[in-house]
Amino acid sequence: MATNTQTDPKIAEFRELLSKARSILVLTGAGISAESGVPTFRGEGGLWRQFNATDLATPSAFARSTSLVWEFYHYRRELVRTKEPNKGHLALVEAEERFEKEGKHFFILTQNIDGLHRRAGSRNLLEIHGNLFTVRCTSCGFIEENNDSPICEALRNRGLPNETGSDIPLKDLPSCRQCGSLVRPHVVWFEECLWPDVLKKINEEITQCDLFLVVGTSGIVYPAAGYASIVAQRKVPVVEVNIEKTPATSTSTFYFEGPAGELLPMLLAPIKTDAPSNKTLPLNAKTRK
Ligand code: BJW
Ligand code: ZN
Repeated sequence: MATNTQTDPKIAEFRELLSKARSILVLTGAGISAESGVPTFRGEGGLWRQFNATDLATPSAFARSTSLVWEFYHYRRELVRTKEPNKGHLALVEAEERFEKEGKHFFILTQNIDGLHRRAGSRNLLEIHGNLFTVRCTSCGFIEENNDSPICEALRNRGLPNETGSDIPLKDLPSCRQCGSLVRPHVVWFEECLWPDVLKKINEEITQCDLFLVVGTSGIVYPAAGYASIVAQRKVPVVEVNIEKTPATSTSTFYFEGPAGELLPMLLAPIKTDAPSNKTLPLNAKTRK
């Protein structure tokens, strides 16, 4: 049920928890970039042509329809270039800087490959599914950042959502600077394991945090979908920010319903001693404990 955030004690309770936390972990998903104009996977605009992520973000799709999958990633690279980090990303940067000065540990695990946290200035950050602007050779494994636009001539003006078919020959698709073989986006597709060093760092963070903030993720895709319950089993408070309820909502200590770009700046704002901390929350935001 909707709560009046001007009087809701849960906001003050959350901010009390936040002020005491020593190790704050944040998990973000596509929802945090929605207000920057990057479509989420399972929301409006989540389809590219008639496909969704489960159709294209797989090794078998890349093997079968290499040209099509490259068009999909090329389209997203070019789209993201035109977008900027929003108030949600920036609130996390500001919080990181402040908490670090206070000697606290603050870390972001993002499932997003759009690079907007990095561009916003977050430093304690792990892009657990990789990055749109990094490529990996399918032959020699060479990995490098690649910001070329377009990434290769054959993809110029390709990837438009209203077109069909894709027939770029393999030899004209992006290739490795070291050995000339085909490269792929250095991202984690369905049925692929997250990289071992990434899993190690995730494990460290989820076992040491004493406050876990889950922002803008549907909580459907594993392994990230499992982190809230792992942390909750340690009796560590889990706080969710989302415009709608998710499977994680039932195990979360607090659920704040609303857009991340509006809620995060208020939830993470420095605590002022001369004014109630929840004073500026939007009237339509809802909370659940
Ligand atoms: C707002 C908002 C606003 C909107 N403010 N909020 C255990 C059980 C069941 C299945 C599995 C399992 N373990 C593994 C699997 C299989 C699979 C999986 O999870 N499948 C599910 C579909 C069930 N997982 C994997 O395959 C993973 N690999 C793995 O586990 O390896 C072991 C293995 C090996 C071999 C065989 C099987 C297993 C890898 C998963 C990699 C996911 N990759 C993708 C694509 C990355 C590259 C790319 O982007 O192209 O990652 S899929 C896609 O989903 C992407 C995202 O990071 C990920 C999560 O999506 P996210 O961020 O949650 O977005 P949405 O759109 O779903 O949600 C947006 C949310 O924002 C919504 O809740 C909105 O309400 C909210 N929102 N606006 C706040 N303004
Ligand atoms: Zn190579």
